[in-house]
Amino acid sequence: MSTGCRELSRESGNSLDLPVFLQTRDAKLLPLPRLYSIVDPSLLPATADLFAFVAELASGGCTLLQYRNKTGEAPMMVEQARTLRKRLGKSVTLILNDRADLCLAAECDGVHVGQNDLSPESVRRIIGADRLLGVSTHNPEQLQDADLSSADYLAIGPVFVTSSKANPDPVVGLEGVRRARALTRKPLVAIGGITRGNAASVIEAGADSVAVISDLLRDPGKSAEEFFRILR
Ligand code: TZP
Ligand code: MG
Repeated sequence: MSTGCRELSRESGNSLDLPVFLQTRDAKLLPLPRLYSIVDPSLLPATADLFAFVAELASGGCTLLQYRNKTGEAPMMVEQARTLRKRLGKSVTLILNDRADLCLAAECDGVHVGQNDLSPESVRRIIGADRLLGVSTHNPEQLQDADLSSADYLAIGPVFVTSSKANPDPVVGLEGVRRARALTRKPLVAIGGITRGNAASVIEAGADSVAVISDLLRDPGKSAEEFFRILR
């Protein structure tokens, strides 16, 4: 599934000065924004709060959102993801964590999988060529493997200590981001403990984008705007 745009992101070398683009087969260009927001419904148990949170993120400029639900039942997850899809419209790229089947059911734009989920190639068989596929990695070996897969972007982390993930892998630090950058030309998302205070250092270390849960929770619209300002 090679596309002209993936070649563009390779050729750009993911320079700090150049935008990185993902492209789906229908030739729709999707810029990988500096901020990759993640919504975790366990932190926003009231459905109204969840939708208000996401609406604020969108008004703060977020164009890439992951729905990450580690505890919900599948029907409820599909219901929430479908509602997000409808409310956000096509201006926000909606990625579902872990589950390729639910991504299709909810008509999301892509799936993000980790090391204990279906393999990237199995997910690709399910979601097809057009949807986006992200893969989490936690060390150079995993990153190199994922780099050989059909993943559209790779994630590395946790960069810093995080309390948002159960049993996190060891912290990779900024050095882990630098090492990851040297090992892939795919768009690279850094995750784990990233805040407005340390995000610039993560981008300087070579990440194209930062994925954030906690530091968006309070006043999400303003927080998102600040991330974009800092990472401009
Ligand atoms: N994967 C590695 S760290 C992490 C995930 C899902 C959690 C990131 O959350 P936070 O609150 O931004 O540290
Ligand atoms: Mg997973």
